[in-house]
Amino acid sequence: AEEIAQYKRDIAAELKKQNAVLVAHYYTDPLIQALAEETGGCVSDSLEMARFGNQHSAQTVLVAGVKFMGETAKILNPEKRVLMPTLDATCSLDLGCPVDEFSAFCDARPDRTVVVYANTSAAVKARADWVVTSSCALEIVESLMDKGEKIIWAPDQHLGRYIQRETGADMLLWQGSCIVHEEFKAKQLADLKAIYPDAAVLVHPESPESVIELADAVGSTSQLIKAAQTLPNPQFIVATDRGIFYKMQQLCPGKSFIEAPTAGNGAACRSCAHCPWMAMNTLERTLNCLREGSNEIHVDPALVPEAVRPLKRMLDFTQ
Ligand code: CIZ
Ligand code: SF4
Repeated sequence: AEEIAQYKRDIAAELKKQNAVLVAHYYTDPLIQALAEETGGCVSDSLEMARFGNQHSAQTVLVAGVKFMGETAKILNPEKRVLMPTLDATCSLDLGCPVDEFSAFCDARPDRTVVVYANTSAAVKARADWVVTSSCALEIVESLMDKGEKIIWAPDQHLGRYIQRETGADMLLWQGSCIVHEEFKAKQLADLKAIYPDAAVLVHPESPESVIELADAVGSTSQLIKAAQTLPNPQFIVATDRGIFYKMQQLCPGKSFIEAPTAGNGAACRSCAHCPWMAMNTLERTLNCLREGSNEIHVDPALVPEAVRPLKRMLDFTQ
């Protein structure tokens, strides 16, 4: 505990000295989330992380999350220094959507508007007409549909199918998935619901359709946090990364939160309810990258003008 407190003091001092701000995702270690809050940074989803980094005056943005979040910060703020605790924290959605294959897929269907999730590389964003996150995807797809546009959606197939069902939009889906959310299991979730009849089920739409069908509320991380605050239930079964419990418990002190079940019989799995890449953001790495100025994010300058366009569209649409 003393060691943790020392790390937190050291990081806070470095942030101040370097005119840096810490921005952390809801899925990171609660210690990191608390530190971001205590030092005037922010804890949020990828949309609000992007907006915060963009609006804050600090010269250095330290992004605790996964690589696409650091890249997004850099694309929006090429003049700022963007650091990450590790450069090895990737995302299965980003990995599952290589730009060459994706570009060819889009080139073969030039009549479609290209909508990509923020969980993609800078090069994939540069090929897109729109970038979205799970908190604004529904509204953006709806507005495109109203204009009669047909859509290519990438990379998360579950979120894409969910939006397709909700909006009726004509969407061609890339077949990517999140290794954390795809592990949630409907059968076991139904069993758990029977044990906790007063609990409401909160589901992130990167989960399989059969799990979404059991939900009382479906939404992005920020929307699920809001649902936990708004719904009257004393208990919640939550199908998303357990890092989110930090914020839910903080905002709903009288309520309790239970992890939604994953692979059969509670067997250990590498990505069950916690993203292994988010978990790479430790206090030690956070301090080291600040002290050493290491793990700086660089985005190919040739990609920035193309990638910033669909990102700015998203920020303008949602402000
Ligand atoms: O699963 C993720 O990586 C999420 C939920 C990102 C986000 O939009 O905050
Ligand atoms: Fe990617 Fe899933 Fe991890 Fe989010 S939780 S960063 S979507 S692998």
